[in-house]
Amino acid sequence: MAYEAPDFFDIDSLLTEDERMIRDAVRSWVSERVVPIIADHYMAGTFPDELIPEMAELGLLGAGIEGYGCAGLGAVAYGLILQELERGDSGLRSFASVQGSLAMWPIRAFGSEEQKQHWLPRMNSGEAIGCFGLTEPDHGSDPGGMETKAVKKGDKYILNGTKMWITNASMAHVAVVWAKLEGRVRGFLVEKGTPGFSAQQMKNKYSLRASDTSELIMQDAEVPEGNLLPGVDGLKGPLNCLSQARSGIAWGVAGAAMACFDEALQYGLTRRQFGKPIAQFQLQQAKLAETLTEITKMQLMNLRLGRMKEEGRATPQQVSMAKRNACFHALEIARRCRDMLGANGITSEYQVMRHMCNLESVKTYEGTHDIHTLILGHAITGLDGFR
Ligand code: TGC
Ligand code: FAD
Repeated sequence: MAYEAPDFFDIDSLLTEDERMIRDAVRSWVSERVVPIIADHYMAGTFPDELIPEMAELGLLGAGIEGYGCAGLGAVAYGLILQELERGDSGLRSFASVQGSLAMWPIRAFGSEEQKQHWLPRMNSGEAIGCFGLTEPDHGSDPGGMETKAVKKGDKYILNGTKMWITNASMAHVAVVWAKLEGRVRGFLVEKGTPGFSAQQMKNKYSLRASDTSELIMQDAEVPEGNLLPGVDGLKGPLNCLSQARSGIAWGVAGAAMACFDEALQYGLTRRQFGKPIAQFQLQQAKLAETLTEITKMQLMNLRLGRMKEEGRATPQQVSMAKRNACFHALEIARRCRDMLGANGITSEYQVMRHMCNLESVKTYEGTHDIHTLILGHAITGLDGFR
């Protein structure tokens, strides 16, 4: 049966024809190419890298990047792409977010012309994969405390340190690594094969199993001086990248929630207990009503945020509100929908539990729920609640 997305407030009518066309193309591709295979990849703990050339062909990798052969789409079109990808699986959306917003975006925003020419076309075509190394074993929510260091030696930088929980890292051709140079946070393009640099896949995850999560180890890694990102200095470098990616997450998790809603609704209409479809019972209807309401609120906030981003006036705090709200409610929705499928909800025959497990990570990465609460608390009161 063709997937029918919930759109209770006719949000379609607020999109341009191009935006609807792009969304529908990705929606069909996800239904045809992702949904049939993703559960097997999830159970096996593998990323479906066979889909990378198709994503590149559809223009999904550098969709939000201007120039260098990339599509340069607006924030709403880009958000809709991520929504559709995450309807398939958060791992697929993570792959695209990291490639586009956390690896290509800093090269576009902070790179030299030579770095842009070298990497962006290859990353857009899927020939080169990127990752983003900010988090360390002892510094997650407080990246400003990072211990990875760079020291200038002749025409090279020598990097030492460990980055943890890095999406796409084992398959990446280039890692955007954030390290302190003379006490200031700087970005370095560390290429696969660099002496002293390696990636180690992290196994045993219950969440985001169809995603490559790895540790990056730098032991006297020798990075050519031309691989420093010249255009930014300080923690605002990586935090600016996060503002790009966090808004994409707000759109993405709406897609995961939409998938769960659809599955719970179809299940409720066909599963019979006490002589009736369970969707006829008031308790089930209350759960569906709550779910559709929260999805609609997410869709409206995402659209407004996207339009403000396109006008160049979305603030990081508005991005935090959208990321925090969408992740919280998407996870609640996935848990509720899992419950609505009874025992079947725990199997890989259905999507709900896979989305639920994924969303635990998505609520945690790119700033935990608590961190975004404190960002909003700071915006409201003017008082820093972090320290
Ligand atoms: P703070 O003093 O507040 O800020 C330092 C400088 O950065 C500026 N800034 C931002 N700029 C752009 N966007 C933002 N969102 C920004 N937030 C802050 C700020 O104005 C300042 O600039 P300047 O010019 O004065 O130097 O820094 P802090 O040390 O107090 O930390 C603030 C805090 C806690 C909010 C921040 O560090 C934070 O967001 N922590 C959470 C860490 C995080 O999100 N890590 C994500 C790692 S990447 C990841 O998870 C990828 S998952 C990808 C996937 O698979 O999809
Ligand atoms: P901690 O910072 O140790 O937090 C633990 C708990 O303490 C949380 O509940 C947190 O909210 C709370 N806490 C922390 N500080 C405060 C405070 N001041 N007040 C109140 N509560 C507080 N990172 C990358 O750099 N690149 C990636 O590609 C990447 N991909 C990831 C993929 C996955 C699957 C996962 C799970 C993580 C990924 N991350 C990545 C790391 C992610 O960004 C961090 O896990 C996240 O920022 C939280 O850091 P932490 O895990 O060290 O938790």
